[in-house]
Amino acid sequence: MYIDTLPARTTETRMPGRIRQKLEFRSGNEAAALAARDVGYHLMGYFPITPSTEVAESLSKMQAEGQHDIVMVAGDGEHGAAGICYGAALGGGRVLNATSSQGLLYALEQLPVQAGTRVPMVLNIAARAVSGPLDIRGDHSDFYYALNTGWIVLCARDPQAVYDLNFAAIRIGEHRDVRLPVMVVYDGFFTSHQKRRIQVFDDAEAVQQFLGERPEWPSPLDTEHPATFGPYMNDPDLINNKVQLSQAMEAARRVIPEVFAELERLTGRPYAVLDSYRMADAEVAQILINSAAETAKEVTDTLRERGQKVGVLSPNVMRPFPAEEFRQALKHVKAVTIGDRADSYGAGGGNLSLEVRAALQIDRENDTIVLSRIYGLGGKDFNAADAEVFFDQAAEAAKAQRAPEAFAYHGATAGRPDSRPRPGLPALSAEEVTRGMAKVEVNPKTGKLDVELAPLWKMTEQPGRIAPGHGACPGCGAFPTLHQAGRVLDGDVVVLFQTGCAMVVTTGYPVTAHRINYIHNLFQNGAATMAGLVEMYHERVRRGELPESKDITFVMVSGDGGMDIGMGPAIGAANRNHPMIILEYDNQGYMNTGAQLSYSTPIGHRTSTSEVGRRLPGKRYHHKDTAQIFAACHIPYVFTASEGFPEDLMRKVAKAQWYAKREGLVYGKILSFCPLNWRTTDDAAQPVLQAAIDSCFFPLYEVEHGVTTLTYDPEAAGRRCPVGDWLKQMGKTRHLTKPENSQILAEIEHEAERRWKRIKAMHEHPLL
Ligand SMILES: Cc1ncc(C[n+]2csc(CCOP(=O)(O)OP(=O)(O)O)c2C)c(N)n1
Ligand code: SF4
Ligand SMILES: [Mg+2]
Repeated sequence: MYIDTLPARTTETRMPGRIRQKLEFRSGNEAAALAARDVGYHLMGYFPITPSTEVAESLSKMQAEGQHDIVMVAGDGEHGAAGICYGAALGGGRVLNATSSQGLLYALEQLPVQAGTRVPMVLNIAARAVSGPLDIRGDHSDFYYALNTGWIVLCARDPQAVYDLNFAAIRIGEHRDVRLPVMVVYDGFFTSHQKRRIQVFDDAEAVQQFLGERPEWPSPLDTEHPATFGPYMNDPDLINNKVQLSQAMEAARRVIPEVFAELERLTGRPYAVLDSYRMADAEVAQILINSAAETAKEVTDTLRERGQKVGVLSPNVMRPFPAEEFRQALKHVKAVTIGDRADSYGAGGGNLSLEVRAALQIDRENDTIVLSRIYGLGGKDFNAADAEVFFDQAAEAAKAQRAPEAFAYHGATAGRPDSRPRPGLPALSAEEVTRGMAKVEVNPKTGKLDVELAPLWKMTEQPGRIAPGHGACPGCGAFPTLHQAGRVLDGDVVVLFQTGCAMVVTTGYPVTAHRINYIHNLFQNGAATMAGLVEMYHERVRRGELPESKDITFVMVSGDGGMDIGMGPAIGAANRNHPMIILEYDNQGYMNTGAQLSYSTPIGHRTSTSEVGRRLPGKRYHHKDTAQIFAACHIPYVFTASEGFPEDLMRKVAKAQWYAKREGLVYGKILSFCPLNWRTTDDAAQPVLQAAIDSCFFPLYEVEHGVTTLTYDPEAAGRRCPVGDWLKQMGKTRHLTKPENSQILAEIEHEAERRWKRIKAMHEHPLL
């Protein structure tokens, strides 16, 4: 293979001035985690999102075995994680984050604050398509949004580059003339998950020598020198702040090649600001970012063998944009196809192609014909055949001396108007959903609601609002929960599912398991969306635009994770008391993304971000009491339930509907079985849930107009058991029953007992 910038080929032999290295077989995410370990960051703030989650997961595994002591802080969402990182970086230590897609967008607001106040840190981005529609695979639509935030943006084409550029990022960002935060962007799945042989440093001292000390800048932790960080600043000063930011970017133009050169001396691996492949005499070229450029390089070799003068350019740095390097590289190129893995809708190209066009426009002598192409969206592969088309199109334009089509999508397929998705079960009719499975009446003596349920056997005859055939794991508890709720709800129901397992396994274009109206919104904002819909419904009924007789019930379904990141909007909806129901199925973790800890995960439980090992005994803090948070919002009705107690659950859902139709917002937290990540057999739901409740870890109760009632008292029923009886049944907690973890077990017992006693006291005293 021909190379005009040396390849990232490495040797285990130590050259003079080179650092000792060793070979590993690692993915891009693992490479980022290894770099973090080797840097020895002070702190990582993060929130899991595919495909970047593995960075935090790998670090959690390493930490459990004592390989590093980075403080790992799980944010309540990416906005929170970015805030944690900003605060920590202001504190003067080295800080890391990793995210993708919506996570980056949710954090976006924080990024210009950090750049504007000139606080360095490193953010890894495993680039992924942004919603909507939701797509977990890789394109560049997320990081393109971040190009205007004032962060330096480095692009890493393979796992080796991810590792190397994570070190370069620190040196560049912390350079005194630069002092800016830095992103390292690599392709989601293509690079984040594909394993490659990489060289990693094997000399901790030399690494620290390369990195040097983080410079001291004013910090709120320096109480000897009080300073104000982030005063508001209007005209005429703001523009001066921004010109300094712009100058810092210009300084980075000088610093980046210096750092890359130093890194090369250390590793033997060269990085150019603009990677150029067989461009010396190229007449036709293509420009791509990251992994796709590697495919194009292989095609270049084939075409060169056929005598075609082709070459590839690929920036290793997107901010500051290497405009001069592009001008020089394209000086004698007749035509170039520029592929963007994200569109800047309506602009006639994505950022890369628009910025290269702008760079060329300054060179009056340049007459390179530019073709802008949008390709590979949502993880669509970019194969050798695609790269060949890009070269062919550029060659045709060069021959014709004009661009027949300056802007186009590559690889989109025309729809077939005659094609229809396979028919599923028909939508439920009004008669089918008006079933009277529960009779709800106000008890004149207690002022509370009494519910008379139809017998369970009768319920099972009712058609489900969710069709059979979803893709959940065998034994998944989310579906018994949803079926029990769906069977007792009467009349028309509109559901909104936040992101999570229940959403992912019931919808996947072009099919749906929902037989009623269903909406998905990002789980940081579902409650607000439902609130808007509910208000619109009532306003249109008031205006006579919709029939009052329908009397729709609005139900939002969320996982416990959705009640972390989406807590703010859910509390907002509760405070405004919209007539709707929020049902949380609590499976004690972010299961859809691979079982990371949620704030509802109890202390000591093993998750993929609270690993168990010699140095870590699982999650380090107690579970969130979401039901009590909503009770404190003084909404009409709050309940806890579990699919293991179906009649109790259905009675409460019937009440929920009554309150939501007449008085306002209802919140229900439902303990829901997850055999996969609780590490039990598929059929263990009944004993596991029973023990969680009998140990008083998860009390079943309701709060009606502020009055708490226990609906099941394990003590009164003579069934109270120790928490250990529950924990020993699950693989994720079995370690807690070992003698060396007896202290954590005692802590769980103590906390469960403390919370239980409070609930019991509230049950006994209506004013509490
Ligand atoms: C802003 C944003 N951050 C992160 C994610 C990734 N993500 C999707 S679902 C999920 C976990 C959901 O957990 P939970 O609500 O408990 O539902 P479960 O998967 O357990 O059913 C996460 C972290 C995302 N989609 N959007
Ligand atoms: S991971 Fe757990 S919650 Fe998700 S589908 Fe599987 S069993 Fe259900
Ligand atoms: Mg969950």
